[in-house]
Amino acid sequence: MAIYFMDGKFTNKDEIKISIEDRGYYFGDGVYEVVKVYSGKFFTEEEHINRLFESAKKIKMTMPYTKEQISSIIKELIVQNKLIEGHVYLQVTRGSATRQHHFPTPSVQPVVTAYTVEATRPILDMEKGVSVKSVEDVRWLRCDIKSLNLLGSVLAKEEAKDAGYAEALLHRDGIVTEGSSTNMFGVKDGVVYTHPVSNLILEGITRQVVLTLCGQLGIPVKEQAFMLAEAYEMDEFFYTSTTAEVMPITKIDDQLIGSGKRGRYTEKLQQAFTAQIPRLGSGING
Ligand code: PSZ
Repeated sequence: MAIYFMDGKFTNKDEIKISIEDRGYYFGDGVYEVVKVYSGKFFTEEEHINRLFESAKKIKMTMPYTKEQISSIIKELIVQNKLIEGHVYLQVTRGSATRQHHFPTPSVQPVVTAYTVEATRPILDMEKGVSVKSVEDVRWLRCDIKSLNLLGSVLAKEEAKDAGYAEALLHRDGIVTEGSSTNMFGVKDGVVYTHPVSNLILEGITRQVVLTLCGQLGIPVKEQAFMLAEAYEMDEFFYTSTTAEVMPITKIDDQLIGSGKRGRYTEKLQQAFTAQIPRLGSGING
């Protein structure tokens, strides 16, 4: 049976009881992370844990564990669940207290829960590419926080899925920001474009990895906002996330991108990304 973590204990799902007054449940008042596991080993664990603590700080929540303790919890979950390929989901809510908007007084302990998910890489989509639907970005103005409050993303993703698309391409007044749970990139004349880091996007860990790979491969990058109208005209388009890695986009709305097939820069970045993935027998970090 799968092992879950809650507040210091490793246990099975049925043993976990979340309070009806948990602020995550009432307000989406909390933060989370998804860490990818390849061959039983973490990928970019430190970056994810750092971002978790940054998100907690931005919502003025004191983490109940140190970074080292969070790392140990994730490691223990991987071992106990014998996870080889998939990810760890970990969230922290501000805790449980009588419903009132302001922070609980006296303060309460944040609630930490985590578990593992078995999942394989989306290899087929990574070769063939996917289509995305443009959706107006109506989320709040602190998208830099990886918060549990995801209704804007949920509605955008549903609108895309309902229309038969894999992901929503969000835009604010025509300016492309990111996806519902991904960062968006275009390639034009050999230059990679993506929205700059700001309060309007989540600074994805995979985004950082890809920008570093562009540097190593000598591919010029412009972290500069572009319009949806310009996105249609890009030679290539792709999105990134922890689970999607580097995902080619072959169609935006009813507009084919480039040749309508995975582009060559996208493929190069996928190859470089794959070369970084921990392999079986490649030493222990997890
Ligand atoms: O399994 C999934 O569908 C996942 S795992 C992580 C994400 C989706 N998305 C993270 C994310 C996001 O929520 C938003 C709004 N923008 C960008 C990203 C990509 O961030 P990284 O690369 O850190 O996963």
